[in-house]
Parts: sequence; C-alpha cells; structure tokens
Amino acid sequence: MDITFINPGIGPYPVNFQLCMDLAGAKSSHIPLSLATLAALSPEDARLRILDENIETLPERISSGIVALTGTIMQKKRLFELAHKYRSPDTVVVIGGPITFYLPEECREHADVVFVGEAEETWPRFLAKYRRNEYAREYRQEGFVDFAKSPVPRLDLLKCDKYAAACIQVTRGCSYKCLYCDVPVKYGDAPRVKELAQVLEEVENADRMGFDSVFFVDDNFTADRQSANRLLDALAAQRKSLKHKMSYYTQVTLNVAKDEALLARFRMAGFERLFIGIETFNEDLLRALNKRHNLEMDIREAVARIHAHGITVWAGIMLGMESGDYEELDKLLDFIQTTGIMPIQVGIMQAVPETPLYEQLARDGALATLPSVFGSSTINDTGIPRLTNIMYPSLNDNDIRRSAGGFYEKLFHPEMFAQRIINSSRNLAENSLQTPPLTWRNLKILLRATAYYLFRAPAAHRRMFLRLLGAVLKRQVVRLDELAFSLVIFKHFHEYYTATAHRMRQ
Ligand code: B12
Ligand code: SF4
Repeated sequence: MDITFINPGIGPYPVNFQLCMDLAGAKSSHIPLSLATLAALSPEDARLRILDENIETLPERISSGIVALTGTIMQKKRLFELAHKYRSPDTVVVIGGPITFYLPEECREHADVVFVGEAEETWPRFLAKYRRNEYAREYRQEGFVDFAKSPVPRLDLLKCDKYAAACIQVTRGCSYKCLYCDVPVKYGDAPRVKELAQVLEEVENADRMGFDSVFFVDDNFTADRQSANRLLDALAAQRKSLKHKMSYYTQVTLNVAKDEALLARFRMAGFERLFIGIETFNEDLLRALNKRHNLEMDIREAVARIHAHGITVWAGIMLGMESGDYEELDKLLDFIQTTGIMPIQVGIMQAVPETPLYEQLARDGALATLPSVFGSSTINDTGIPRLTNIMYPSLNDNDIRRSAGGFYEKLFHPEMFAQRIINSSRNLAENSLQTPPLTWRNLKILLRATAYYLFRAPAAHRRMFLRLLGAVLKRQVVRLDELAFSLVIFKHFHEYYTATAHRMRQ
C-alpha cells in the first residue's frame, strides 16, 4: 500500500510567519502535525511519504495508491487543484482536516473519499476497507475519539530541518464557551488529555530530530489544570536530559495570571510565550462574548503578572464586535501599547457556523451569506471581498475597511512596535535573573536580522532597529532571545498587515 500525504501550499497569514522565514532560517514555521499523526496510524507495511508544498515542489504525477490531502479553509483553492491533478483510475484521492468540517459537500466533489472530524478511528478503518476495495465515500467521526490512543506522530517522515518549530498536541477540547468559538463544538467541552509519558516521548523525538522550539498546539493548554501542572513539572525535569535548550509556547486563557504557581511552572518548564485571546479591553463586550474568564482580574495587571514571570504575552485581538467599537480603536491601540502585549492575530470578527454566535445572528437575521468565509477576517479563501459575514446595523463595509486598515498601519508602524517591545520588557526585565542564555541558533537569527535591518530593510525599519539596539545598551531590553524573535516576526507582521491595510482601502 502506497500513501502520499500532502499539505498544500498556503500564502502568508498572520500567524504562519511566512514572510520572515528567510530570517528564521527555515522554509515554513510549523510542521504539519496532522499528517505525521495519520502516518503513525497507517499500517507498518505501507510505503509512506509526507510532502509539504510549503517547503518543497510537489511531483507532477503520483501514479498509484492513496493521495491523502489535509487542509484548512484558507488552503481550499490549492487543495482542490491538487485533488484534480492527482485523481486517476489508479489513485484514490482523500481529503481531511479542518476544511471538511464546514465544506464537506465541496470537498466531496473533488475527492474520492472525505474524512470529517478526528481520524484516529476512521483512518485505520478506511485503510482496512481500502485493502479490500470496499471503502465508503465519507468517514465521519461520531462523538470524540479516545485521545489517549492518538499515536506518537512520525516526525521521522518529515524534512524537519526545513521547519522552525515542531508541534505537539496534549489536549483537545475546552470547557469555556466563548460565543464565537468553534473549539467546544468541534472538539468537545470536556478536555481530553494525552498520557504524560507519551507527551514526554514526543518532546524527546522533537529534540532528536533537531528542534529547539515546540508549539504545544492545544487550544487551551490548561483546560485540565491538574494535568497541566503535572506536565509542566515533568517538562521542567526533562529539560536537562535533552540535547537542545528547548523553547516552548502554547495557548492559554488570561486567567492563568491568577495562579502564580502555575506561571512559575510554565517558566521553569521553558515556556517563553503564551498566546492569549485577549480580544478586547472592553469589559461589556467580553461579557457579551461570554468571555468572563478574561475578567477574573484586571486585564493590565494580569498581563503584567505574566510578563513578570519572564513570559511574553502574544495576543489575539478582535475588531468590530459591535458598531461602537471602531470609535474605540485609539483606546485599543493605547491599551496594546501600554500593556506591551504582542498582538499577533488581529482580525475582524466573523461568525463561524455552529457556534452560539452564528446561531444567534442567524436568528436575528444579521448574517450575510458568505459560504466559505468565516472565523475572522484573516480566515478566508477569497482575498477580502467582504470583511465579515456579520451585518452591523450602523456600519458598512467601507467604514470597516477604513477603520481597520488605519488601525493595522498604526499598530505595525515601526516606532509603535519598538515602543511596545520596550514597554513589555519593563516587566520582563524584572525577571532578568531567569533570562535564558542566548543559544547558538538564536545568535544566528540575531545576526541574520541585524544584517537585514542594517543593509536591506527600509530606512524606518533601520531606525527602529537602532532604537532597540540603544534600548539594549541602556538595559531597557534585556532578553536578547526575545528581541531576536521580535525582530524576525516584525518583518512578517509589517509586510502582512500593511498589505492587508492596502487591500482594504481599494
Ligand atoms: C497548530 C495550528 C497552526 C500552526 C501550524 C499549522 C500547520 N502547519 O498545519 C500555525 C501557527 C502555523 C497555524 C496557522 C494558522 N492557522 Co492554525 N491551527 C493550529 C491548531 C491550533 C492545531 C492544528 C493541529 O496541529 N492539530 C493537531 C492535529 C493532529 O489535528 P488536526 O489538524 O485537526 O488533524 C486531525 C483531523 O483533522 C484529521 N485530519 C487532518 N488532516 C487530515 C487529512 C486526511 C487525509 C485525513 C484522513 C484526516 C485528516 O486527522 C487528524 C487526527 O485526528 C488548529 C486548531 C485545532 N484545534 O485544530 C488551528 C487551525 C487549524 N488554524 C486555523 C487558522 C484559521 C489558522 C490561520 C489562518 C490563523 C491566522 N489568522 O493566521 C493560520 C494560517 C494557516 C496555515 N496553515 O498557515 C483554523 C482553521 C479554520 C478552518 N476551519 O479551516 C484552526 C482550525 C483554528 C480555528 N479553530 O479556527 N495554525
Ligand atoms: S476561545 Fe479559547 S477559551 Fe474560549 S472556548 Fe475557544 S478555546 Fe476555549
């Protein structure tokens, strides 16, 4: 049995860092974890290969066996092109991944078999049937799989040196019910957790394959607080036995700030960054979105506390949650600047099918029909024809475009960015005792970034770089590892959001 797993190419998006991979010394930011997991679920005697168009050129033809494509909605166009290209009497094309949740019919038109949902149970079932040539057209996971049975992903089949970071998934599901979020719907509201020993084995694998950076891809890493504590202690204990000085990051909720012991554990385990859906500083909106866990303590204090543990706060920010919000954009900008959070995903709210928000807006007749555009303005497969599927009574698309475009430009203006780094470092600096030594890899990144900013970047960016260098000399910025990282990602954010702002104005 021949199986070729394929991750279709994708353009730049806010958090795939595609426009700064040259500085990071990689081709793509993260490994395609789903494909490495599916490979581990395939029979031992199968001939397997994983191809990722984001790091390599795909073959013109695949003459036999199974071509297994993964994809998100943003990959739709390329995904379907590849499905057509490889479909033949001797090749069975199958499609799975997040896209099939929302567009199963469209996927069915382009593939021989479609998988909806988690595939730990359905993939082996399909392969057994495939051997006997009696497989179904669709495999749909009913309920949720026993996540403890998800196997150790086959990193050995990936070209690991082409990626900046490995991915490991520890939990699935989240017990909060933010109005706009599809995670509780798709993965359940009772978090399922992988065995601790397996997670440690996955970290060892990543280390062995040469990674020094791991994204724990859980939607809410601390959804099961007890297991999270146990894992963090185990990761801290494991550090010494690893070849690389691992740097970790993940996604959590803002209320982790209430638990100083938990934050200390994150730091001891080697977590450098936490991605948090801050969304807005407007408390009424947070309540309306059922995101009360962001209000369990003062937001500014919560951010400062996380920073004080030497951990950078990466933030998701949502615009356009109600008509009045656009007038508040200057206040939002001030909030972002003074807290020193690093906004990495800034998008206009859209309603994702099956979420409580979607149901509510559908009932109110406030939904525009945009079949495959939802999630946030940054989740779409059609450029930006309309910015949101939510119809606001007092805002039209042009207002949104103007306000959001201007906001992006200010937010990622070099001077604003530099000031933000200095502001966030104020608190990080307090914890300079825990400052990790600059690794050889970070040093190389810093050198590459230095060469870029001095010799190739626009003049305003060079000035930003020199200002930050001055801040290092004055010891306003002490975390050189984080500075290297920020300088790298600025290139991506600036290019991405400036281009988006430009498109919005057209
Ligand atoms: C890690 C991650 C990333 C990483 C790495 C992406 C990568 N290299 O693939 C980074 C940070 C780069 C990223 C970026 C973005 N991401 Co992202 N990301 C995730 C996250 C948190 C985890 C994905 C993961 O690895 N899961 C673990 C694996 C094992 O699970 P899985 O992918 O679901 O695969 C299982 C099944 O789906 C199925 N399956 C998957 N593929 C296939 C294929 C076949 C043939 C079969 C049979 C089965 C199958 O089997 C697997 C095992 O059960 C998900 C959220 C989530 N909970 O899944 C969002 C998610 C995939 N991302 C999303 C988005 C929107 C983005 C961004 C556009 C965000 C932004 N605005 O910039 C960008 C751009 C996307 C890109 N690929 O470049 C959306 C996709 C929406 C959609 N419905 O299509 C998700 C679902 C988040 C959400 N809830 O909205 N992302
Ligand atoms: S937004 Fe985050 S906290 Fe809210 S339900 Fe989704 S995963 Fe959970």
